Amino acid sequence: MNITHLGFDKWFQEKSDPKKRAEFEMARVMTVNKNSTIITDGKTAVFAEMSGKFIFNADSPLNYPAVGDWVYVQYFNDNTFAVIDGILPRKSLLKRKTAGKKIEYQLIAANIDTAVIFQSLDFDYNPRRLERYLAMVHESKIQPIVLLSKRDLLSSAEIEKKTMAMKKDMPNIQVLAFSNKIESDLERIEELLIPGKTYCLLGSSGVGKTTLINQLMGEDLWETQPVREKDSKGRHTTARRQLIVLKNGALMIDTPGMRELGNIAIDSGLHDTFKEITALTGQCRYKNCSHSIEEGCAVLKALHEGKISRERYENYMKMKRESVYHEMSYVEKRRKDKKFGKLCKSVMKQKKNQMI
Ligand SMILES: Nc1nc2c(ncn2[C@@H]2O[C@H](COP(=O)(O)OP(=O)(O)OP(=O)(O)O)[C@@H](O)[C@H]2O)c(=O)[nH]1
Ligand SMILES: [Mg+2]
Ligand SMILES: [Zn+2]
Repeated sequence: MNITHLGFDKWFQEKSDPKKRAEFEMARVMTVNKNSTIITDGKTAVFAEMSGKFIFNADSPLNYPAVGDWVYVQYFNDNTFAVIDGILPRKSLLKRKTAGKKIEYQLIAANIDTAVIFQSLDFDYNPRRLERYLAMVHESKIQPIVLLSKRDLLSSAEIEKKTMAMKKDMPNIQVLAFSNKIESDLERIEELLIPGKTYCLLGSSGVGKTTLINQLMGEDLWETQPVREKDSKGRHTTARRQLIVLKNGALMIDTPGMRELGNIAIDSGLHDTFKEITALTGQCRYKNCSHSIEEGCAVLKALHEGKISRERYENYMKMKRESVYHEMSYVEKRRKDKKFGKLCKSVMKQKKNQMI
C-alpha cells in the first residue's frame, strides 16, 4: 500500500510544495494522542513529534495536526520515529466548539470526504439533534450520510415511520436504516464506500460505530461495549479518533461518541441544513427580518400555512440565536485580544525607551 491508497490524490499533489517534497516524505495522521501522534505512509505506522519550528510557527490550535491530515515528515532511528515539519492544506476540516463559554474549537478530523452520522433507532433517535450534526458537517462543506442503526430491535412499521420522518424533513440527504447484525445491510453499506475516500463516523456513544468497523473488517479489532441498561446510554468505549483502512480500501475514522455538540457558530451550515426555510428568507418584506414577529415575513407565512415544519422552524431559530450569540462573543473576544495586544506593544515600547 502507498500514499495514493491512503487518499493522496491529485488535489494534494497540486497543493504540496515541490521543494518540501524533495526534502520530506509524505504521511497521513492516524491518531492524535495528548503526547504523541501516529502517522503512516501505508507501509508502516510510527510515532511522530512536531518539530520545534513547526510548534513555533503554529499560532492557533487549528494549525496543529488532526486525524486525517497530510504531513511532511522526516524519519529517524531506522524509520521507527518521525518528526512532523508541516501540514498540507486541508480539503475539509471538521471541528466543534468545546464545552463552556469560551470560543475554542476542537479539531475532530481533517480531509474528510463524507461524514457518516449515526443515530440508533432505539434510544438515540432525535431529528433535532441530527439537524445539529448536519449543520456542523455542512458548515465544513462535507457531504453527509445518515445511518439509522440497530434496526433489528424495531418492528418494520416503526423503522419505516422513523426513516420516512427523517427523509421527509431532509429530502436531499441520504438516510439509511441498517443493522450491524444483518449481513445484507452490511453489504449495502460496503457498496457505498469508495476506496481511497475518507469517511468519518459521528454520533452518540453506544450507537454502533465501532461495531460497524469491526463488521466491515470481519474481525473484532476494536473494543465495543453494551449500552447501560438503566438509561440506555453508551459507555464512551472509543477513547480516541483513529484512521482505519478498511478491507475494501475505503478509509474510516472512528470517533468517541460525543456527549454534546456544543453551540456552534454556524452560517452556511445552517443555510444548507434548513434549505426550505432559508429559501424563503429573501422574500420577507424587511431585509433584516428576524422571522419571529414581522409583518410580511415569508417564513412565518409558510409556517402558518403548514408548508414548513414547526419543529424544524423552532430548531432553526434556536441554532440561529446561538450562532448570533457566539458571533458576538467572538467579536468581543477579538476586541479584547486587540486591546491586550496594544497593551503589550506599549509596554514593550516603554521598556525599549527605558533601555535607550
Ligand atoms: N442490537 C444491535 N446492537 C448493536 C448494533 N450495533 C452495535 N450494537 C451493540 O451496541 C453496543 C455499542 O456499540 P459500539 O460499537 O461500542 O458503539 P459506539 O458507537 O462505537 O460507542 P462509543 O465508542 O462509546 O462512541 C455494543 O454492545 C454493540 O454490540 C446493532 O445493529 N444492533
Ligand atoms: Mg466506539
Ligand atoms: Zn422573515
